[in-house]
Amino acid sequence: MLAACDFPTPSQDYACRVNADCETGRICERGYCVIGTAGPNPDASNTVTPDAAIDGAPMPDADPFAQIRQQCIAAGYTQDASGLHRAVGNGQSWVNAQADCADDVPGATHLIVLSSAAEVSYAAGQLGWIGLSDRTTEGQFQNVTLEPNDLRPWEPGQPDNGGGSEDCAHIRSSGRLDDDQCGNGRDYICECDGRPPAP
Ligand SMILES: [Ca+2]
Ligand SMILES: [Ca+2]
Ligand SMILES: [Ca+2]
Repeated sequence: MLAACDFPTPSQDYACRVNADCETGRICERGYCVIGTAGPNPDASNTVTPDAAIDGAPMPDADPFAQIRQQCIAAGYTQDASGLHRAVGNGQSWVNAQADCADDVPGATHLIVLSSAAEVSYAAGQLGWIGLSDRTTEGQFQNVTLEPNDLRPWEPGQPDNGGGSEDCAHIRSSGRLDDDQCGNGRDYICECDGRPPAP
């Protein structure tokens, strides 16, 4: 604020009653527009400032997957045409395979769920367990993240619950699926998409 003793002789061009009477960059003081900006609206003094503006947390428009992506790449995942995956050539039971995928980046990784034709094509080139089973309820296959509308290109005649004990799906080089005994050792494919495995 200007001191009274050096307040310039104002031009009537800058006469005002309220800030809104002044052009951008000026405020109304003692009846005239002077250079300055309006302070906070006193009516807004009780407004809670969003946390993000206080503690430097990512703003809402930041990519929430960027950090997960970095963690998955550090855990051995690579980007292919259909997503971020880690193919493991290490015969394991379906349960062990899912556990191995799930602890890579907790809450963001799991056995692969076939979300697109491109992902089916990728998986067919790797082979092994995928994140699909009817372990919970016979005949009702569920993917491990409960992702809606996943692709399930079963082989003709499959799933057949062969021997009455096939509950876990694997993908063949044909790009088709078969149910098999979950305890069999198979290679497997992990996926990082930020979706947590269902309990
Ligand atoms: Ca997927
Ligand atoms: Ca079954
Ligand atoms: Ca089968």
